Amino acid sequence: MGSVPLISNHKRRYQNPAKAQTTSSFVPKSVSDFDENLDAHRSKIKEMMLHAWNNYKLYAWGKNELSPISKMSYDHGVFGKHNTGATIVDALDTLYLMNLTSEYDEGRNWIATQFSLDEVDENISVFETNIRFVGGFLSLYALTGDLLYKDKAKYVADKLLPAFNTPTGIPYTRVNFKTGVPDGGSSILSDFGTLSVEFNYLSYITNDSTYKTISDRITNFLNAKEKSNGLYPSWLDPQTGTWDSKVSTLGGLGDSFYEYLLKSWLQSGKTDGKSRQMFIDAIVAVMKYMIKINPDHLTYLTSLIGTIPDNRMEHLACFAGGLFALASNSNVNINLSQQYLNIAKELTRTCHTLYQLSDTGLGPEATYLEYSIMQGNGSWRYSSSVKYILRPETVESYFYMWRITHNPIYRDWAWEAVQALEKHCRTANGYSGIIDVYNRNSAQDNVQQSFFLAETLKYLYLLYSSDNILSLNEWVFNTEAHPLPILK
Ligand code: DMJ
Repeated sequence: MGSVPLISNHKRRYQNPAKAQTTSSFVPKSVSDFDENLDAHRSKIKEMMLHAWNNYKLYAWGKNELSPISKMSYDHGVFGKHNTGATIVDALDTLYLMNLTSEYDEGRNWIATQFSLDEVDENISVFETNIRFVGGFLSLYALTGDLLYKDKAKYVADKLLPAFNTPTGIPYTRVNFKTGVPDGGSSILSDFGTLSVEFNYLSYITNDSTYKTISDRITNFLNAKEKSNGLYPSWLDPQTGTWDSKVSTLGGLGDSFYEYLLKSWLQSGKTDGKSRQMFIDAIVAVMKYMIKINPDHLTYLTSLIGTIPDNRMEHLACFAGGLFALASNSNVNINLSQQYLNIAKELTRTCHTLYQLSDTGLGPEATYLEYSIMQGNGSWRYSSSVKYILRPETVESYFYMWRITHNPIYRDWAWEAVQALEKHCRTANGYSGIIDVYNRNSAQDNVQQSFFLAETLKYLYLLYSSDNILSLNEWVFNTEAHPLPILK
């Protein structure tokens, strides 16, 4: 399979990357001021991308992530201290999308000459490696047709294979790339449920069914597994195949499992009936037990212990506005399309409200929403974790809501996020998370997460781009925002 055009129905426009390097002081106030000039918005976001990339290059090139305040590499993230260039691999399709050609070439050259996992003598997450490295390389292959990336995607996926050697086919959570020895006790739903989109495409382009067979085995296992009230618990023993918890969530332990049921069906050209039915059934349970409305009329997603809600919603669960919007748009269950869209609108509005109610314009990591967060004396401060670590989920939902409704409010909300990022997360040497969204002078956490370049900036850029660029009719985004083609 060759490359897939980034832009459908339109002639590709190449821009001089130098033109993108506007000064950081230029931030349009609101979209409505610039209706005629979306270029200005895209240019600003490109400039943010260059600021993140250039500082990573200067202080942490080849390492995984940047500590922008210390001006050195950040070695305590999910990929540890080895020089595996997580930021390069994660960021490269965003650079390509933005036509930042010289930066793209630098990254490609590093991958061609330096990238290796052979000496990584550490237990590394199967999930994170799949979504960022396998997904990143596959996306680059799909966009460019460059065989280098197909080889690298296969090389990385093969490093993961020992993790799947269990009686159930459910993988261990981690694997040591140097020794090939897997590691981990209970496995996490969102880890082993977030492989299909990448593994299906890898089998498709390599003509090697290994990866799809592995992924299908997991889907079949989960389909056959008993579920109490239709809910999927978060932990499972990969040796015995028994559920290890009663917690169900669309937060970090469950999120992308639900996402991949829908996206597997979409990726298959709507032929994968099993994933479709599993999605429909899972969402029935989500709608029945997890969707709540608080006294401020804010719709939220609670996690559950059994069927008991804890009324806590994570920032990670803010992706669900986009998920429901995509479900509505794709007619996965035509009878519920309108209801899905209503939920999408309301969840996205809640996540925007959480951003709006903070002192920084950025949303907290997790919030209790059972009681009013708007009334009373500061009683809106119900956050159970007040940090913001450059996560994409809220702008991801703005992106899907914009594409699907064309309501300009989502562009306005996204621009509020850009302004807040510039004010609170920009440092002289890259971007950083902050430790307290309710403190306008919050300290920064000194980490530029690779997903900021892969996801947050990509969704923001796409919000001000034509719908024909990475059209939802032709692409599915993996959970790290790496686009993969729909296979027709
Ligand atoms: C990303 O790596 C992915 O979006 C993942 O699905 C969840 N966590 C981060 C971003 O917050």
